[in-house]
Amino acid sequence: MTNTLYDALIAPHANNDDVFLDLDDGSSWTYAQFVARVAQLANVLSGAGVAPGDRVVVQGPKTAESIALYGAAVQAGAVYLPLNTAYTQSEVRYFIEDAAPALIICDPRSLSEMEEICGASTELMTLANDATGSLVLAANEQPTTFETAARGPEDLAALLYTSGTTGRSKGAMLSHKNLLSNSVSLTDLWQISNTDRLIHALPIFHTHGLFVAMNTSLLSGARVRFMAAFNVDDIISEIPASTMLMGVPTFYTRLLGDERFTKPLVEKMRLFVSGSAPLLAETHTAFEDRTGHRILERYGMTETNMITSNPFDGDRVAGTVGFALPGTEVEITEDGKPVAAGEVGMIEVRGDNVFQGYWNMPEKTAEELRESGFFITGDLGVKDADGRISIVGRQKDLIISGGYNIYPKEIEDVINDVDGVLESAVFGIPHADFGESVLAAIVLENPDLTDTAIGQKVEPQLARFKHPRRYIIMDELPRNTMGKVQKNVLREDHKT
Ligand code: MLC
Ligand code: AMP
Repeated sequence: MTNTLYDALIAPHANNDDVFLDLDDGSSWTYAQFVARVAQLANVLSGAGVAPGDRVVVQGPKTAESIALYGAAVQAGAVYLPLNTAYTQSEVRYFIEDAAPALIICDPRSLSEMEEICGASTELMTLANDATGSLVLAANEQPTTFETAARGPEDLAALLYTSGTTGRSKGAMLSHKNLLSNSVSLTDLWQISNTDRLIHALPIFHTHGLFVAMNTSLLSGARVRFMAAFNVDDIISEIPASTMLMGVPTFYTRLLGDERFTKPLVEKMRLFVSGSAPLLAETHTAFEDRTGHRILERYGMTETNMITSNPFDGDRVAGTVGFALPGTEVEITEDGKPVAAGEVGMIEVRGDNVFQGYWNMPEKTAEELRESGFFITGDLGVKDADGRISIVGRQKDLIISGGYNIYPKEIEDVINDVDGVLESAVFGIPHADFGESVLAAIVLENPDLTDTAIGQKVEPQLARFKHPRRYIIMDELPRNTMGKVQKNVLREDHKT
């Protein structure tokens, strides 16, 4: 049986006794142990009724078991659907109703909430951060081999939800080929090998921590210092024994804020990668001044995996995201037509890395994915004559806070539903740690409503990182002559 991702990422390690994961408690998993655990978990999935093509939802802790669970979903031919652990019950309800999974794995602490969402109709199992839970108990009883489900390059491997400008989250369908082609490009370009040790401090429910970091490690046989959470102290203590770090810009500004982060400390490191949010040129420069390393910035999206990267050998230019990855075409367009080098336009991308469309949303897919295969990113960019790309803005109304995407429309919908609110506009302002943070401007119908009362209604419905840091009550929202809310005016007026 062939299974595109399993055969490339997991099967080759069946007899590999090298260390794969170094964990927070000092223990390690070898690659061979990992492959055996993947099979045990695949047996559990299959025993729970998961068939090829079925979705498996995972909202749980970041542990070695969770990565093995991802591998198990691949081996069983399932579609892996990870959810941010910060999502509230009402957010999770939407994903589950939309994706109709065959199995849900959650933290034991959220079991009763999950039961409330899906009733008795969906199979539920638990995974705790101390590697206990019903999933683990069931896996311990299973054989360490599993008949790998046949999956081809076009079959779905994962469904990752990404919010949208319409407020409703969309499930990006990612095929085996989408994921594998991108990890092959990145592994090659960044020269990742089994002599590397990657510090992994990102969450594993998004493209960056799951696919960019883990798939490239699996492909190359690299060792991974797998941290349950980002923490400056732990990173500093692991750096001398490591060679790579992948992070969002907040990682780098926080490291620079610590005086123990010095040139001698990073002597053995060979690569610092940044992405998911814009890296300020000043951070790039300060990092080089402090460490002698130039951070390698790359650009990607849930729907497309990675699109561009600064070169490994060659000039890494601050404020640019580098060149299209091999096998990926990037065009800068206006009204769908390519513009000349140096002109600003929409970034569009085509290649094996580009997703298969949005789950259950053919109209949305048709709006954003052209028949020609080009995906319209919503990011505005410019390409110079050599093909180097810079992102200069976003056409989509999006706030990126600490690498998490926050769509204002989703928050506005929740605020507008509060009794006594007439309308609202959610916008981002610069934030030293997270890059951007969220504010809400609100016009009231009921003048007695307070910002505190609004917060109490809104916040239980939204993940903490989406909560507006301030609710600004206004008589009216600034609008242009067309009646469109001028968020640039709000941003300017409230930026401090
Ligand atoms: C945490 N908090 C945030 C936040 N992260 N608030 C806004 N934005 C964020 N990103 C809040 C918490 O709710 C809490 O609030 C307080 O900040 C401290 O929480 P914490 O858990 O201690 O935060 P910390 O662990 O320090 O998290 C910061 C972080 C994390 C930067 C390490 O946000 C992170 O891991 N970000 C990475 C996101 C990511 O992987 N993005 C990739 C998407 S894929 P309070 O008030 O309750 O204390 C993608 C494609 C691509 O974009 O190109 O890669
Ligand atoms: P997501 O939908 O969570 O996958 O986020 C993708 C978005 O993150 C992109 O459309 C960009 O707007 C943004 N992004 C990712 N990498 C970068 C980067 N290096 N610089 C600027 N923005 C980035």
